[in-house]
Parts: sequence; C-alpha cells; structure tokens
Amino acid sequence: MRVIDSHTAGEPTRVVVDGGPDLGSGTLAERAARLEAEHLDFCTSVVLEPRGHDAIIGALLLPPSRDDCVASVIYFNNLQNLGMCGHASIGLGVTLAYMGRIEPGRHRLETPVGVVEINLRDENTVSVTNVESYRHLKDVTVDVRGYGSFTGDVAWGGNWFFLVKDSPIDLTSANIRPLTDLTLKIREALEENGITGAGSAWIDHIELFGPPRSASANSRNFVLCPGGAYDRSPCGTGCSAKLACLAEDGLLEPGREWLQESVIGSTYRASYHLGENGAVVPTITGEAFVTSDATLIFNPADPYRLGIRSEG
Ligand code: PYC
Repeated sequence: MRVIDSHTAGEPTRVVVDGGPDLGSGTLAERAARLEAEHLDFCTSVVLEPRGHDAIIGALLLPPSRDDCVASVIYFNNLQNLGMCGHASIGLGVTLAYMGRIEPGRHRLETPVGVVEINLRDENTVSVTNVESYRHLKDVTVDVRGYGSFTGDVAWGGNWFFLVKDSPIDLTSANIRPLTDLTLKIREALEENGITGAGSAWIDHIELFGPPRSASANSRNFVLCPGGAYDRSPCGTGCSAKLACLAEDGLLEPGREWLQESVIGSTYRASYHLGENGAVVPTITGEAFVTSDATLIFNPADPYRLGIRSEG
C-alpha cells in the first residue's frame, strides 16, 4: 500500500494513494459509512503503531465522482471517520502537488460532508475553504468532576466542537498531559449530561482557548481529537467552529483575518465570508511539508499488522 506522509503545522496526515479497501458503489457519504462500519482493521493498521501513532489522520484518496472535483477523500483516525479535516486537506493539497496531480490555483475536493476548495498558493501553502460552519448552542455550562464548572459553545466546523474561552491551564506544550486529562473529562461530562451536536451527534472535539504568545496572533488553542490525541496544529475545523462563534457574537467581520496559534505555537490564518444562507464559510491557510513516500507492508505472520489497539 503506497502512502505519502506530511505534516501541517506539526499535525500529521497519511494519504493512502492505493491499496485501500473496496468500498463498493454509492455516494461518498455511503462509502465513508462502509469504511467506518466494515474496515476498522484497515484504518487502525494504517494509522496506529507500529506503522504510525494515534495522532495521525488517514486520508483515503479516491477518484472523484463529480466532474468539478480533483479527488474524493475520506478522512479517518484510529476510531472513526472524520467528516472533514482542515489540516489534512492542507496536507492533501501539498501531497497532490508533490504527486504532480495539481498545479498552483483553486481545486475542489469531495468529502463526505460536502465539497471544499483547496487553493494551492505555493508548494507548501494551501488555503482551504471549508463547509458552512455554525454555532449550535451558546453558553452551555457543565460540571466536570474534580475540575468545577465550564461554560462553552457547541459549534460545527465540519466536525463537532465544544469551545471553552478561558483555559484554566496554561496552553503550553509542557502541559499536554493535564490539558488532555481535563478535555477528556469535559467530553465525558458533556456525554453524561446528554449535550450533543445537532441530531444527537457526539461532540468528539474539545477546544480550549487562551492568550497567544505571539503579538501578531489573536488566540492560542488546545484541541482534543476523537481518539484522545491532541492536535499539533490549530485545527482547521476547530478554527472554523471558532469563526462561527466569533461571527455570531459580532466579534469578527467577514474578510477580517484571525491568527490562531496552536498549543505548540504553529499558526493558521483564518477568515470567513457569508454563504448563500448567511452562514459562515471559513477559509483556513496553513503550511504543510511532505515527510515520506512509503510502502506499507502487511505480513500475515505479523501479530501487530492491524495496529496496536488499546484493550477494552
Ligand atoms: O484540522 O480539522 C482539523 C483536524 C481535526 C482533527 C485533527 N485535525
């Protein structure tokens, strides 16, 4: 199986170029549902140790089913599919350029949650124009065992987020463990209290905000991803959810730039325009670098060929 690895603002993406499972016919959303329901072994074998680690986002590259798209893609982690993934779309743009499949300029990508645009600005810089993003719930308060109460917004940016404005823990890479513990507990508290995204969707990403380190940035964040890893980048879909909240609070005008720092200090430039129905359409710009072009080997005698999964 050929894979091409990259990182976007520090967050890794592994594009599966060929050798993925046969997902049959149907819409991309139907094929993505089949990947999640029937091919978890494939997903864990690609992203988990010993070939990878739990922060890697897989991107299964498929031929486009629409004439106006350059490719179709299904993003996945060690647990499930991701509807959309900002950093991986930037990584995929740079990977498609590395493969000689796209030239600088605008291209459309089909994802299970809709068509997004990637604008390859140079060899390493891509702007992603995401699906429409919106706030679902404002100022929801939950009691988190051992930590006290937290108030945040529930918003959609291609994935579901709970966004807490003032992190009680300093957002620095020295605090990854306590930040992860806290956000896992917040997620548990949301689940216990039946707080969900639209249509009872699981809120699988938790985002804490605090002051930036750099004078030119607007904010710093820490993002817990569904599988329990943290996002090294400022999280493209998380920035989209943030823009939706800022816009709805009247704190950021269309076209104005928001510079979001991640917990490791990497940055995305983010802005939005209003979509046809008045919703926020975010554009996120970041840099990605290809780090390897490799063949994964699956030896039937290897007891860990499907990845090392946590028990229970
Ligand atoms: O950039 O949207 C993103 C993302 C989601 C999970 C990891 N990265």
